Amino acid sequence: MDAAVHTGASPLTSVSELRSFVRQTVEKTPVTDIHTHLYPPDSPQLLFGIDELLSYHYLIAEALRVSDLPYETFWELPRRKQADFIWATLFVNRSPVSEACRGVLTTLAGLGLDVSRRDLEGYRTALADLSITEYVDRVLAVANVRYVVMTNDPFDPTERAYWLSAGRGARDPRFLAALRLDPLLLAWPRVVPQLVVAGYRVRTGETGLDAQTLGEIRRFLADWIERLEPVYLAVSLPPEFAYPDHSGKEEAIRTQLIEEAVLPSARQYGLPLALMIGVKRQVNPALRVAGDGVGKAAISAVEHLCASFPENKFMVTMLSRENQHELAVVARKFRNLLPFGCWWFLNNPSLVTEITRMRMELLGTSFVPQHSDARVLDQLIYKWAHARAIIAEVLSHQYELLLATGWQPTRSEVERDVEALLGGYFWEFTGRRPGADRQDAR
Ligand code: RAT
Ligand code: ZN
Repeated sequence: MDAAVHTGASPLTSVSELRSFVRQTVEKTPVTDIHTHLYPPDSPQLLFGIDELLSYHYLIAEALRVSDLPYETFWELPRRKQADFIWATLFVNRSPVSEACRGVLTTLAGLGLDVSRRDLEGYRTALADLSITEYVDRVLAVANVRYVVMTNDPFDPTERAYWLSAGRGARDPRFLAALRLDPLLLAWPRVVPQLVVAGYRVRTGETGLDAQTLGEIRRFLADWIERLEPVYLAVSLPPEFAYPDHSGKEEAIRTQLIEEAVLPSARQYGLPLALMIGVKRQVNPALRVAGDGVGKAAISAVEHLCASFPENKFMVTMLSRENQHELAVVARKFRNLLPFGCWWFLNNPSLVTEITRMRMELLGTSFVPQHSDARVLDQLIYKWAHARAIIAEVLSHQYELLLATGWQPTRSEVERDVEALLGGYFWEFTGRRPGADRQDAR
């Protein structure tokens, strides 16, 4: 039968037909990228271009470990020189076989540049004529990304100034906010003076936080939720994160902040709380932004939160490979838990394949296989090209197993499943769609 006469209801009956249809569907379905470090196109913080691609902190760590260059000397270099150093170290003196290096090449190729030329200067000038709007349009089109969810920290001075600026233009509807709460939950003594300066009457008492302080934090959260209209609240946490935790003053305050400020605000606005657990900040401080590591966390924190707050929704990603199976098991137990992404050091094809297959075996299509974590706009191209290849492969494999039983998936069922994996299930979980009224029912 000719491909043109197939309808959505027509079943896929052979492995080859199935595989090619899955691959095509995954390629053409636009994605919602639920966690990035991108900024709106009119923000001075949005990074793009080859020098930013090369000086990505994943590549900084890889280059400095095979070099004698003192860390401080590297950090003093201007961006372009840092990029020159990384290009020479990782692409000229060695083969760029790591995932982050390959990513640069996939990105350049996606932008229509010839990587066989190894022409760094040419890559610098090739897209120089594009305006930022054209650049964003080009990258989102090549990556086939419909929405990017940003990471918006109201305690970051540049970001704060951007969101408070009266001259800010209309929002780009493709760039959605996530309200990031790391300073609030991880550095409370440091944020107290900032909150006070911003007009919130908070204080730290000897026996924890008083009712007025908690009310003021909820007012702060409400103000920023209304300003940013985030699709979720988020925090990244160390491997030691426990809930509840009254082992020390700092831990007790964090527990109180979660229970009496963050979760009530999340409920009030119908927003999930994303927990990104397992980052050991600054295991090598000399590496600065590239100096963070990983540790295995206790899954019991996730179990306790999901069980204690059934009216809250939790999105969870964990950084350690060792946590992945137990996270998927907990997700089977709690409908208010959405596992997402293969985060940071897990974003390597071998691990993404393993984790995505395991999640699909345990959860069907009720999870978010990947987010990009892109810090540089252009990275959307490689992160999604590489992720799509794996998602298509894992899904095809699962369908193939169904085919062996005699079950025949239809074309529209494949489209439905791919849509769920590339963003649909995330929107269903959050109970909202961009452009739709807030709080539409789940
Ligand atoms: O992946 C990254 O770029 C990390 O540096 C972190 O930003 C991490 O993803 C995070 O969100 O904390
Ligand atoms: Zn991140």
